Amino acid sequence: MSKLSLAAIVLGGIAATAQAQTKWDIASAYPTSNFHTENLTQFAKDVEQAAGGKLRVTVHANAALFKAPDIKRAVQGNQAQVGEILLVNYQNEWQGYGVDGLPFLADSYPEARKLYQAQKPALEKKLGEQGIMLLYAVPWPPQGLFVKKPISSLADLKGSKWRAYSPATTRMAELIGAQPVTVQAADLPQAMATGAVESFMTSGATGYDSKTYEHIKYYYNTQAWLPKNAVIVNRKAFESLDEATQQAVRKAAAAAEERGWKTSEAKDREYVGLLKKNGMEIVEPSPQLKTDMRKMVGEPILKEWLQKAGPEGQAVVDAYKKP
Ligand code: PCA
Repeated sequence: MSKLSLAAIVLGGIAATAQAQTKWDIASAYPTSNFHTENLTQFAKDVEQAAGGKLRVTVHANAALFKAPDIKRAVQGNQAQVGEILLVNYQNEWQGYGVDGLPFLADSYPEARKLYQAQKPALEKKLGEQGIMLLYAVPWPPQGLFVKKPISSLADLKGSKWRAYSPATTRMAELIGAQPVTVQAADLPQAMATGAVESFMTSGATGYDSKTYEHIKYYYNTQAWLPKNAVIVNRKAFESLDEATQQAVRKAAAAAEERGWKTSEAKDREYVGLLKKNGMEIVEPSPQLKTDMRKMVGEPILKEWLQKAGPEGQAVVDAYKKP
């Protein structure tokens, strides 16, 4: 290639960049070192690279741009073009957002994948009605129980201050006679430090991110459900990209979804290992505790959800249970 044509290509590239660079902000509510955020950051890099300078994407982690429960509305209003949302945060708006937060409905990675496939058509339809598109979704690792003292049954948690992050975790507190307090992950360290919360269920990931080991000694490996984060985009913002850039975004999203599911599963053990290394006791739940949890919280919460979610919810559960 001649020097002249190389220069023309380089200059052409610069001109294109100067002409039409779109800027996207991505709102996320979790720490930079969290695996979801790392995955999101890789997604942003992949998009930028594939878009060849036409799209600049900035990830704002740690709820710096919007608090977790406000991210969806921010994307709807295009204040953030892309957002990472915890789907169960929006269950009160539409029951379908809460299906992956139902205890013991889908409590392993293969089941969580199956549930995702079953819920996806309804989820995409609902988001579509709200001017949003789903880019990808990735589960948190299975939810375990963090408690200060060893327990033999759920009755031991009566009266304890229970951190909730979803309608199902609030309902769980009520069913076991604990006092629910809604606290988003970003505020969890402080809630523990001030004694506002004493026990909760979440993943080893959030347990580690929140330095739970500084306040709580026991982690019961209950593997109770795998709630998902969904990365969503404002539809108009997406549609204003040229065809090739839209394709680049879709491709990067598909890769992020694959990578995210793998990382979530691989990191589950790693996060629990880190809790242990930092002094926590990792306990396998007794058969009694497991039965308690299914009977006392799993079954009633599913039943109540099906009543509220109606035929649409039933269809998702039926599609999930189909062999
Ligand atoms: N971490 C988030 C949601 C589920 C999880 O593992 C949280 O605790 O808020």
